[in-house]
Amino acid sequence: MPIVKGNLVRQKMLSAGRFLKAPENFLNQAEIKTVFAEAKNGRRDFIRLAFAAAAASAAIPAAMAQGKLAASEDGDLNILNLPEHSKGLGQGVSAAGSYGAPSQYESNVLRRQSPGLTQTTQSSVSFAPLQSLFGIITPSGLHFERHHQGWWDIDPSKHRLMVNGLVKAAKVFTLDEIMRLPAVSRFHFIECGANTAVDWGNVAVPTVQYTHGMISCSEFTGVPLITLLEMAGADLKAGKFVLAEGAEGSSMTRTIPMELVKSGEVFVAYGQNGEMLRPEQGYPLRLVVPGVQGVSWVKYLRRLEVGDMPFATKDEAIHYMDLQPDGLHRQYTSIQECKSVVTTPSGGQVLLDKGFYSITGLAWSGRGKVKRVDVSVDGGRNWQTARLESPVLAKALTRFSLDWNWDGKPAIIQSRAMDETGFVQPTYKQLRAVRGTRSIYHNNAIQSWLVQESGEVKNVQVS
Ligand SMILES: Nc1nc2c(c(=O)[nH]1)N[C@H]1C(S)=C(S)[C@@H](COP(=O)(O)O)O[C@H]1N2
Ligand SMILES: [Mo]
Repeated sequence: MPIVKGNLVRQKMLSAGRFLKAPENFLNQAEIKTVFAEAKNGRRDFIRLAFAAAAASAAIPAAMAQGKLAASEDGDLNILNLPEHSKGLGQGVSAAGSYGAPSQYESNVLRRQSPGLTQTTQSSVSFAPLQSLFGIITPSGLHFERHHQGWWDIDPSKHRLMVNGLVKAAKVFTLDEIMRLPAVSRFHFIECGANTAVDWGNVAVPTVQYTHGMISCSEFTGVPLITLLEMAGADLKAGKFVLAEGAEGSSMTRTIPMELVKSGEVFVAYGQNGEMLRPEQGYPLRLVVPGVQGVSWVKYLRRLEVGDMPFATKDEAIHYMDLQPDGLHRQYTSIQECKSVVTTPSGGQVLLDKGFYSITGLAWSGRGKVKRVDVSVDGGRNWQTARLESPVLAKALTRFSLDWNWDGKPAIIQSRAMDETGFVQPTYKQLRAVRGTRSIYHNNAIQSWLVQESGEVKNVQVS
């Protein structure tokens, strides 16, 4: 299948200036319309110029006639212009003490705040630009943020971690003491329980950054929590729960079941993607609770208390609970169930031409590995099984993709993930049948993107 350059929407659509820019304010429909129009005009000029240039060259139309080159490729005589960087001297090795940054042409790939959700207070959210990312790792500088009381850059030499409660003797660790212990490095996603929350209410948030951008995936490094508990002589029989507490103003406190701790999966991390944690992610210590909602991944971790009952703290009594149809609250929801989303094409992007596209997206499950992802381009009537790109890791993001030839007609694109326990991601109808309509958190419904004839992609809900 020929891949014509101009057809590739890629994640670029929301990044570099040549392509479509992400609307700064998604509530501003006028601005979104203007950007769409600019993108389309740009494309038209490109085709016109390409053909004018091609007509001036005899060799290229010949190659075209033989079908060796696709129209928009052979027309681009820019290949004959020797650019400055092929002639002059490049820049010197980075100055001593420098830390690398992305290309200036990628300056639109940023975390963003949703004006509808976040105020500029310390209790806020920033979303990761899922539409611009490849593979499964979130670059540390683009990791989503959720702060209940602002972030801090804590001096690691002053930071302490205490283990107390049902232990032989309360123990206080310095960071140096923790970093001397045997460490594990593991890839895991962290998803805020509030990810995709606005869509419960049928509110069509325009881009995947805002619908699903409260998820990120990193390689974390640290010491299994069970090691620290054993060092403090924790009573692992009477001790059924561990309270994790953060050091900043929110005093974030969450109960972690001892069963999870004993499995060896929970760890106290200081590393993220090969370097120390970023301050926004809890530097110098954060709890990693694979598969469990983000709020349990306590940042700036300062205390772990072993107890025999759930602690029912303020953070477990106000937020991240689900109001059920029968009027009861589901309080200790912790596992993030199987979920997926197509990131390209997705809301806010524009398909500039009909023809080939690689549909791609992310799938995950808090219960283990993703087993299969199906993709529909007709609103869920027919499904095709997507390719899972390696690696496929438990409780980590999994990248999937599917070849697609767009015929230029309206299409509704969806993905449906299944995990190794056999759990299948529900439709909105199935989810509402069980959970009712009053939930805010833990929305793992199938996402639908409508590709309009104009090529514009919109967030829609299919009932
Ligand atoms: N100390 C502390 N830990 C915290 C929070 C916080 O505000 N303070 N927010 C929690 C919530 S609700 C989420 S979703 C994740 C967000 O992690 P991130 O900011 O690294 O993406 O951290 C959790 N741990
Ligand atoms: Mo969260």
